[in-house]
Amino acid sequence: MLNLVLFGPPGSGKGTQSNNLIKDYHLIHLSTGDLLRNEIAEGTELGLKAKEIMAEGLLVPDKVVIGMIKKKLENNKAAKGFIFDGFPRTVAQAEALDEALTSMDAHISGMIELKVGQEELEKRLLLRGTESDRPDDADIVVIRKRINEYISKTVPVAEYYKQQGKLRSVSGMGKVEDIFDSVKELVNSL
Ligand code: B4P
Repeated sequence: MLNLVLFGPPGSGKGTQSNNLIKDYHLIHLSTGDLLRNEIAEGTELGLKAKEIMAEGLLVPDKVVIGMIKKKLENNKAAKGFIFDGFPRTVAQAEALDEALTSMDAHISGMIELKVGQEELEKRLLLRGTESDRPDDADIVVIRKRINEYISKTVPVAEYYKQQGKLRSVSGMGKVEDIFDSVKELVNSL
């Protein structure tokens, strides 16, 4: 199994590069952001709770996202592998993912970190805010809160995988196709 974690701050291109990777590597794309937005669209109890938290730019509780991911893993036992996009976002989520994969006799093959400066992140998210109906992209105060959440709660996840020798970093600045070439090179070296 090839199991990849796509890592980086909001707006670094995780979703964009995941969409390219699934086509070439035939992996299952698990984006906790997309799963949460689906719950919101369907008006579920979980979605109603997540909606307010996401609109504020905060992380949804670990228990909720871990439960969603475990369900997806259980339903896709025959998969060639997974791309985890936007998950894990805390060390507790990373530990829970390791535990769930171990129980399937699998493990994370590597983490690909996309490095992008704050000014560019803000520019990309504000642009998406004008093109989509994501409320968390519409307000610079919320965008900065998401970046701060990333720095305080998510950056330690990179250290978690670094200690396992699984962290690979690439510049996420420039053309999407050029970044994808660099990402593929890293994936092929795993
Ligand atoms: P996500 O859906 O993961 O959203 P994101 O971090 O903004 O990244 P995304 O993948 O969508 O954007 P991308 O960088 O591809 O999370 C949203 C919220 O859900 C979180 O704030 C949180 O509340 C909650 N959540 C999700 N997962 C959670 C978890 N595990 N635990 C707790 N809470 C969780 O792209 C951004 C934009 O940049 C796009 O418009 C794209 O077209 C553009 N772009 C990409 N690459 C580019 C490039 N090279 N040049 C120019 N533009 C580019």
